[in-house]
Amino acid sequence: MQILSSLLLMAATAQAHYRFSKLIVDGVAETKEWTSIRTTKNYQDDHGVTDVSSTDIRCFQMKPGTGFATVAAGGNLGFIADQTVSHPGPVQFYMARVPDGHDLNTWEAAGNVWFKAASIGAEQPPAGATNRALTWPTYHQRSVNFTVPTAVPSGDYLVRVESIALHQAQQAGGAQFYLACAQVKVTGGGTGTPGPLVAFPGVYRSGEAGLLFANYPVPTSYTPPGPPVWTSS
Ligand SMILES: *[C@@H]1O[C@H](CO)[C@@H](O)[C@H](O)[C@H]1NC(C)=O
Ligand SMILES: [Cu+2]
Repeated sequence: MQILSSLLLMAATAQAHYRFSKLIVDGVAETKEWTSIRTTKNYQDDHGVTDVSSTDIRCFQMKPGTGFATVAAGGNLGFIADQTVSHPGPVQFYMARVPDGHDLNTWEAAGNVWFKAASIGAEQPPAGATNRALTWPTYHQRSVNFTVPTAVPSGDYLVRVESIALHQAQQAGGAQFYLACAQVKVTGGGTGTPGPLVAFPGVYRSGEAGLLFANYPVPTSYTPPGPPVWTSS
């Protein structure tokens, strides 16, 4: 068992990391990296962020943005990775509205401005399956997506994707975040008041339950970290 788990660990370590660099709006993919997504610091080596108290946990950005995508409320927004999502774990989407008078390209989104728009967590094994391990719907996918809530007010938003890799999360600090922020104009929005609003850094604590994961004993449930997904009703 010792040898097996260190072999598994080595295999996991050797896997390629990834970066989210292109958007898909209602199924239409951007052809060039960093068109609407702010260039991330891992744009060359695809490394993840592990320090949840660092400002890199917000957008991991290297420089301000230059472009934006337009999506209607209720539309589908996806992020394409340069590789597949090669680590198991949840994928979550947060949005922050750019306040009036601020520039979508340069707004920093500091403080309690982010609400969780969607979360793709673990799934239970099918009834009767011999392998009782949880499964991750986004594992090995090339892109991940969510539906922009219909009640979100129109306006300029940063949309933050995070894939939390849990393969080395047996101990505090082991979870790796693959994340990026897209610049998006939402049209045809509603009159909801998104919340609760949280801050990056701030909302996650090193060693909290959602950032820890061990394969043994086999976990029977998993709750992703952060606030609940906003529901407008
Ligand atoms: C969104 O993700 C789901 C689950 O992976 C997938 O089945 C669907 O095709 C994706 N939709 C788009 C528009 O990319
Ligand atoms: Cu990796």
